[in-house]
Amino acid sequence: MFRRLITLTAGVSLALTALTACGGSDSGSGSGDTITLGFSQVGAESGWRTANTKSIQDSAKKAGIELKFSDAQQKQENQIAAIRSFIKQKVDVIGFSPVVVTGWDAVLKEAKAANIPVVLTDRAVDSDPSLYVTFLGSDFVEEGRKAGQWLVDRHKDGSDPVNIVQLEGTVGSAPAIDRKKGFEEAIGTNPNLKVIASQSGDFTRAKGKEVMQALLKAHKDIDVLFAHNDDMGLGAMQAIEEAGLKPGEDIEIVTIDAVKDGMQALADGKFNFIVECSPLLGDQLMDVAKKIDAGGSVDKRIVTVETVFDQAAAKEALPTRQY
Ligand code: GZL
Repeated sequence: MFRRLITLTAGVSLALTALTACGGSDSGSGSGDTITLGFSQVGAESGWRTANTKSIQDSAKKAGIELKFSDAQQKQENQIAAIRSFIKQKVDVIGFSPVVVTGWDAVLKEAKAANIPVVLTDRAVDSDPSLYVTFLGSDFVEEGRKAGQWLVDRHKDGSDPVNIVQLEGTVGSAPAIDRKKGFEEAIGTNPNLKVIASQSGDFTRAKGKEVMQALLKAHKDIDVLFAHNDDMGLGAMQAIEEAGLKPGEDIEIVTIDAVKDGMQALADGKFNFIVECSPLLGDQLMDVAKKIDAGGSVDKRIVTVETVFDQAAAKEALPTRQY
């Protein structure tokens, strides 16, 4: 209610905001109460996710924001149930990383009807953008493009066919759809670069290993693995070694994320290239929550800044890597 007062009465709002500021509350809920943020997390499927969860929890503490956190174990129905529970608890802001792109319209409309602003982090949805305030996260198409472009540059003078197998992320998730799109767009510029098989490893190490074992049995001529995240690449790396082949040499490995274990494999020469996808979204999420709660405006799309690593860069970056 107080929040609406600030946004609806332009003339008075300045005084009210000043009052809040004078009140010294570091939260933005106008009344000086602590902001409550309900957050539904995808799960704990990868090193990236673990680092993302830690970033959100640490940043909430630092920002003095009360965090109600729910782990959906990669099930959309659990995320929808969590969001409904946040609505019932009348949290100030709802944040979530949608496990898949579709199926969110109904619950987002319920949040809107309850006048609770929603922030998307990490992954996008195909719902009407008026149903959420902002989407904070990486450009996955660009990440896929960077991975593909590295291969194009590496093989630009070659004439031999380069056989690629692709381990895709969770079926129907924004990173899986968009990384595949960006990667295949980039390698399409060189007809020698061919994806001979592409299958989901659900972003997990175990599944990545299992799928790679099957691919190694079915294809004796694999030159490159492109995995949509480090964890599937690490699982596949084990399968490659167990098949008596050298990862990084017999089969080159390109992945996305740049979590510590992936960077170690890169520094050890078992991976060849990693495109960074930063999980450290916590501080930005808390800033957004405070701005929204204080009736401020927020950009509709906030793209996280990230880089790429080759083997030399990984060796240099590892000692100070935050995740
Ligand atoms: C990307 C994120 C992906 C990571 C995976 O922002 O959604 O999900 O790349 C994680 O490691 O499981």
